[in-house]
Amino acid sequence: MKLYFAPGACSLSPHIVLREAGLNFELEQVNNQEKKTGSGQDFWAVNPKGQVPVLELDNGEKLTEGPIVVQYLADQKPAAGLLPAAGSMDRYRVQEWLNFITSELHKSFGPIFRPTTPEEFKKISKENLGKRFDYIDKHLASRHYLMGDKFTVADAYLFTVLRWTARIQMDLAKWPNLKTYIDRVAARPKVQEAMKAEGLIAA
Ligand SMILES: N[C@@H](CCC(=O)N[C@@H](CS)C(=O)NCC(=O)O)C(=O)O
Repeated sequence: MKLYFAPGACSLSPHIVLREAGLNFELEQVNNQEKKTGSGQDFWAVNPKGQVPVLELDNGEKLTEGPIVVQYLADQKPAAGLLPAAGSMDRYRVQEWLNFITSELHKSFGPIFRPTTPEEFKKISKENLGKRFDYIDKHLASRHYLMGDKFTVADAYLFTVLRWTARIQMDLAKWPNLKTYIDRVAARPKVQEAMKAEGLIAA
């Protein structure tokens, strides 16, 4: 399998899951501005949506959409315990989190990163993010991870997205449980490996 990624982007989430699951994989870095891959491919030809992550399977088939990619990966190694069994209520709970993270958090960041977005719009987006953070902070007050004691694919995704708060100068002091959670996830050896491989922390 090959994961097309951009350092620190949402592709960090499946990258973490690949390592947590102990799967064999290759990485190919994408320059998201120029839409070129490390081996010189036109990234539009790899993914007509022009976005990471892309997971290329050994048979050449490509899977996109981070919340789906992480579920596919976890299902390759059920013993790793990164995703509850299909059909169980807990599986739907993880999917509930994945959907919340993708629709209520992930997609709010893009316009805030963009220099051309009006400041007033950025302010409103940050306020909205803050309301979601209130909710997650309360949830994490009594839990190590979103699902309790067990790290799941939803944590790989939430961690990835919460890291971006530093880039938009959103101080997490107001949400102490989020801050502790980020540190807890960041300390996981496989998360450290993924961040080193992407050049996000010193190797
Ligand atoms: N719906 C996609 C969105 C992926 C996405 O937003 N990727 C961003 C990086 S976090 C990207 O590649 N942006 C470049 C662009 O849109 O040109 C998913 O959930 O995987």
